[in-house]
Amino acid sequence: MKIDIITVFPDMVEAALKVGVLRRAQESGLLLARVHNLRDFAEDKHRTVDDYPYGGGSGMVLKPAPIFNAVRFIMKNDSEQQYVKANRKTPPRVIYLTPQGQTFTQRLAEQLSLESHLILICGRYKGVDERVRQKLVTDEISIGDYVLSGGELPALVLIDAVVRLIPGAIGDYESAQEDSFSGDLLDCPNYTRPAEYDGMKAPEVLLSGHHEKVRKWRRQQSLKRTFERRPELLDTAYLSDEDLSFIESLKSCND
Ligand code: 9WO
Repeated sequence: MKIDIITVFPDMVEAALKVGVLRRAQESGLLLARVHNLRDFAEDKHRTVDDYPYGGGSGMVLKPAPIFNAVRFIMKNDSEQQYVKANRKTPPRVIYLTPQGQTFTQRLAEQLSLESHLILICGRYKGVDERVRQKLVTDEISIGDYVLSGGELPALVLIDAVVRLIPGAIGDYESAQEDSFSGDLLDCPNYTRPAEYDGMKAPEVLLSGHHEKVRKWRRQQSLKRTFERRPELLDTAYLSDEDLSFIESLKSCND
């Protein structure tokens, strides 16, 4: 997968791409990430990327030309520019991170992980000139209902969630499979050595080596947590008859 990020703070984005899963995905060739400094695409000697809003008011707006120039640069020399017909490839998704976008979910992360090319536009100040959204942007995405100072952190959140879903990106493939399988439920509690820490014991069943009992305990803990903290998730989760009767038992004990 190719991911291009357009930002006025390339250092901020590059720092996060240098560590952990994102670093390894690049080293193994699963991810080609490129960070573009919006200023490099400005058209004046001062490399101006922002300007006053028409109509007045506080804050600045990102000018259209540098962003159009950056996206044009990214798309040229790129086989995808001839995606029409002959080429089977789909055109890149051009994503603008904004609180006004559709909410980012695990489902959307899964869909985006199937794409071959994402272009992420990080806004600053009051955001981008509306013509960027009209002509360039294919998807507006929000990572949650709050306002930040720019789109860089949301872009990194999106990249992290998407890249770890690319097959092979997580060393231990089972973990990705596991959370996509039980992805409708909250995780169960985890323990590691020592078996007793400061008087607090790890649950006996986890030490028993009894795999079926461990599986059942974990499943029930997930169901219990989900029931207590996010009951609405149970409405859409895949639940076995065993799960359903366990949930019924939770409902009857109100303590
Ligand atoms: C800045 C500003 C300054 C003066 C008056 C009004 C103003 N509104 C904003 C503003 O909302 N700026 C945004 C900053 C423009 C787009 C990039 N920025 C951003 C993205 N903040 N928060 C996000 C974001 C993106 C995705 N999910 C959650 C938050």
